[in-house]
Amino acid sequence: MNTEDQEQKVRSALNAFRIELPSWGFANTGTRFGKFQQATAATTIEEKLSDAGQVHRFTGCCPTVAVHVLWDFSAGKASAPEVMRAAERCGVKIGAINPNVFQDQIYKHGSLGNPDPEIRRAALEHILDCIDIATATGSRDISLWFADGSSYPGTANIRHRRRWFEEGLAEAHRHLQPNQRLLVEYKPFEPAFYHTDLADWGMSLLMSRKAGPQARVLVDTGHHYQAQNIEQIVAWLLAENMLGGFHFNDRRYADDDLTLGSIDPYQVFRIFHEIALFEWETDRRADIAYMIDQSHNLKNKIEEMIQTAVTAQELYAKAALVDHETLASYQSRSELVDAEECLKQAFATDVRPMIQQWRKANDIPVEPLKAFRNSGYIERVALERAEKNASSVSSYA
Ligand code: RM4
Ligand code: MN
Ligand code: MN
Repeated sequence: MNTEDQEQKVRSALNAFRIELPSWGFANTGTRFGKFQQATAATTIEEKLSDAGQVHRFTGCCPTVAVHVLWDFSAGKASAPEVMRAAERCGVKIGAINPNVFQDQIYKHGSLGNPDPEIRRAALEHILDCIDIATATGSRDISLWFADGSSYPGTANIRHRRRWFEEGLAEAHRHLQPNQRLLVEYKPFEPAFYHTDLADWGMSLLMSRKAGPQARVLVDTGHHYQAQNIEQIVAWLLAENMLGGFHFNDRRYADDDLTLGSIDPYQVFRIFHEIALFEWETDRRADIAYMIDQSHNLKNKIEEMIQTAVTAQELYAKAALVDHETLASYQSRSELVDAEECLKQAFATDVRPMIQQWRKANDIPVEPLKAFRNSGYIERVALERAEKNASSVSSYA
């Protein structure tokens, strides 16, 4: 591939690439051992949106923000107009709506999988409210993650819980607007440590299929066992037209919520490669919501999100450089070394100068992190927020 072709491929990849920010990534978070406070952390939804607006301003690829209803919509649906106005002021839009059926005391033994029908009902009502909120905010995706499960053998009826999930999700699906989707996330463990009701992609796939035609699987890259081949899961879900979106983050041990690409950038590249290959073969764009789900306890949150968005762009651009035709011919003849080298060639390409050109052409600072640091935003919000943060308690809101 000559340089001009490469530049063209990177340009069109970047023109199409958007990645959604999580509102919760800007608030003070911690571990189960405690929460760490940062003077500049966002303490309200307005502040979260303002910080997200900075990330978009300096990267040009993060125009939407996923929200967690319990943490961001203090008056439920009634908060929607105000939240939307705040988003507009900050130059972003509200993205995926995340119900929260894991924090309240009633959910100690589960939500849609709880043996108590009243609690199952309460969880469903909250999800239905979230669908209404999504309608009000013009959001397409309602993104579901369930903490449901059990921590000791013999304490829960796994099949009954499975059926209650089926019923709850089908009922939620009936309330969707025609353009909306239910994204069903899975996670093998934590907070439940014996069984989790939706533990892997197969369970999410079956549940999504049963829920209805607008349900899709959401792949959180941190929610797999060690050594699991995530790009294979992606390839299968693409083939089944069941891949709804991603929560990107990196991990070394479990659901670590580390910065995308900080541990294994080649894996993110391989995921993007499977998507690009699918798009090349089918000649259609995969309809996928790319989202970040990270929690930055120690790094500055806005800087870290800029770092994440920039890394995502780089890896996405590298994947766009794979020569699919050449790769396909190596694969068909089982020319293993050449096929693998073809992939590695793209991964090894330094795409940063091409991304800088794209930024220049789009009036985006050539060095987003540096430009953000020079903007004075951090110093300003430190003054505004330091006191509130110093006295903040353990809530994630
Ligand atoms: C979970 C999962 C969800 C996120 C919660 C807060 O581990 O990744 O997507 O909403 O954390
Ligand atoms: Mn997630
Ligand atoms: Mn997670």
